[in-house]
Amino acid sequence: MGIQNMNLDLKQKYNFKNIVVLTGAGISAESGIKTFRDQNGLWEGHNITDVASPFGFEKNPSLVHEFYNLRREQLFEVSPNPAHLALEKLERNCDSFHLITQNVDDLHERAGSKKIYHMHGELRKIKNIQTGEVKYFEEQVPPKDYILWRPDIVWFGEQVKYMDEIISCTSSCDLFICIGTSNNVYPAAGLVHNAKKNSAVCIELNLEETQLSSLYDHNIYGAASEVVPKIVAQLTV
Ligand code: BV8
Repeated sequence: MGIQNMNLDLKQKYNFKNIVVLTGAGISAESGIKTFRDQNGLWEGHNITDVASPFGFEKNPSLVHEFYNLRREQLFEVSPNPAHLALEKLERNCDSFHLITQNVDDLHERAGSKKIYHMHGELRKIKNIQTGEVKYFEEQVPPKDYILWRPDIVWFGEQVKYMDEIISCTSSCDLFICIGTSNNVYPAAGLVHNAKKNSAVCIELNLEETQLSSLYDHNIYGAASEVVPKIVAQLTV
């Protein structure tokens, strides 16, 4: 369903009480942050295991720190786009709202969203490998700290964060909206099953069809900064 058929008359038909939104790299693309799997995605030139796995970090901590230092630095050059801002408005206008993001940027926070679960970690945090201490960190990790500190990021093969809270909110929501993800990565991609078990209305907003599109009640294709504000406008009339 293209953007022209956006009239889902959501508010008229349903009065949603518990909304859960899952976002992926696609919501930050128009803010200038590269996605992962689009043709010139972040992974370009980097083998996933080299930069986003514990083995890669053990093998070459400098490569991994340089990869994340570059992305942390880019946060100073980008800003939230209308899709991030629309989700903040949705959170303000509904009874119960949870935002689950696979993204490690801070654009949802900077747009004013509050109830955020960064299930894959956050660029602006680093973790002490010995003590497990996590702290906010805005700059580049210097080479002298490459061994003692790591990005507080969930790499492949590592347990995602906030899973108990995420299972709880996705299993009790009445509206589940998935925005800007290729639905390649688990357990994030599988969360729609929890929502469906609770007979939630499931909407996929993306630039293109994904391998899980058939699981959704509504598939709306278009750029997030255009489509998300329109859906939120329908939900907050
Ligand atoms: C775990 C680090 C277990 C942070 C990331 C086989 C089958 C199923 C699963 C597995 C399997 N083999 C292994 C697994 C598990 C594995 C996995 O899912 N692998 C995949 C690749 C098959 N998962 C894990 O390892 C997870 N952990 O399972 O642990 C465990 C349990 C207990 C104890 C110990 C261990 C950990 C997963 C987290 C990995 N970390 N990144 C970082 O560096 O950012 S994942 C990485 O991919 C990013 O976080 C990213 O968010 C995520 C998903 O990508 P997307 O966000 O979807 O981005 P992508 O580019 O793919 O797509 C963008 C979409 O946006 C596109 O569809 C595009 O069309 C659209 N778009 C673009 N522009 C726009 C747009 N849409 C709208 N508007 C636009 N303008």
